[in-house]
Amino acid sequence: MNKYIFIIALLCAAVILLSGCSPKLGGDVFALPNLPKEYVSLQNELNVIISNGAEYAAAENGVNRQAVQLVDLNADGTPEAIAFFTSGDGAIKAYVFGYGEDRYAQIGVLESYGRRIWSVDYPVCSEKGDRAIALSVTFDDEVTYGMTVASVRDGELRQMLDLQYSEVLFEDTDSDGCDELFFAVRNGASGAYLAQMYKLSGDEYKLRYTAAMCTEVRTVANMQIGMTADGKTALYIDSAASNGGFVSDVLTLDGSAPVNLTVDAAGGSGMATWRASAVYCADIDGDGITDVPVFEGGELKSMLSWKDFTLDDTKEIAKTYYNLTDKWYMLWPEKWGDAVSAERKSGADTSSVTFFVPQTAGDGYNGEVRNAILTVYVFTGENSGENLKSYPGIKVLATSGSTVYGCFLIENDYKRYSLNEEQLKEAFNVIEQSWNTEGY
Ligand SMILES: [Ca+2]
Ligand SMILES: [Ca+2]
Ligand SMILES: [Ca+2]
Repeated sequence: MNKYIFIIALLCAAVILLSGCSPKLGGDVFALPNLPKEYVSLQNELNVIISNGAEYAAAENGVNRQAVQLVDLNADGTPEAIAFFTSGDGAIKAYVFGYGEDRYAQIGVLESYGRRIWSVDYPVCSEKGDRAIALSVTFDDEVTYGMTVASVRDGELRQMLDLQYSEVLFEDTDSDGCDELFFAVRNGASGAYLAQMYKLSGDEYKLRYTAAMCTEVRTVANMQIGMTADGKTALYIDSAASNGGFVSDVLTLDGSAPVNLTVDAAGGSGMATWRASAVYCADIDGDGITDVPVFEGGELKSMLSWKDFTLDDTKEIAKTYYNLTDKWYMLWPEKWGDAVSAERKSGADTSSVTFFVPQTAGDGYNGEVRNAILTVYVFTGENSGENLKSYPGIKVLATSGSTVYGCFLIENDYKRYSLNEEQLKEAFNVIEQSWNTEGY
């Protein structure tokens, strides 16, 4: 593949030089040196498209962002070349070239219409490893996308699917070697959201599942495949809620029809999963089962209960103090129960959260000061290391980039609530930045 990576680099260089941002110089200056014969033929094809008024275009999102990409679409061991163009009138085209007889020749053109290219993906669409082109474009509203899917069959480019969606995920959930296509789709008239799964049937994608999502969904934020506590494969969808905060839908995929485990059967509400902030479903305790973060009321707005939903049961498996602002969370020690509270303070590049036992907790409360158990400090910015040093005796919990997380464990009479350093380190976690790139 090294050869192809080299060629992609050369083609990218050509695209940059041809993009119009470069100084206008004589054409000969940009002649690519020593390009293998077959790529000269490709460059000639691309030049014809450019000379007809089209411009190179690249995706804004996802992992495939080059304007010219080499992917083996028909699994014959030789990459096809896919080149993306816009023509100013909203037409977005992907030209597909196949290689044979020492040259690249056009197989077909995938056409779409939108503002810009949002993403390009290549889901696996046959057991022998054929890949389809999934071209996503943005529209004016910037919340709905258009996707056109096409594949090379019998030497021709054939469209397989064309639809509008809000969020997409490609994943082989039944281990047959082919990707299923999962979409969250908004009904423009009612505003209601549906989750849909398309599955390959022969050479076509067929709509296999459709399920209503909860009534609170305003925009979809994240989709992932996970496993339920009773071993079922499920689609976990996190969404911003129309009434503020976030909700989840958990849809099992194993049966003949999907079952939404989190909605209220009568009204379709997903408020059983509601939380205030953008915290997504995750395997919080590392047991392989995907857990749903839920706010359960109470004083502490940062307190989340992580629940495993099954058809018959909902079970809390962990509580966390979830500090999204400072990007850390802590598994809530069972022995703290409802007795421990928390208070956050923040400065320019230092913030802290102190956990304390309230006055009603007894256990030797001294009547004057609130009795702190521990304080977690977060130092951000380029001086984080220096700022840490102005807290003598602080213990470092973790570092992430330039951010340093430290703590003080406070000696007091509340022994039954106190944690040692090892226990705190085990409970403490940095929230890593997760970029939403359509499931990749
Ligand atoms: Ca090929
Ligand atoms: Ca599959
Ligand atoms: Ca879990």
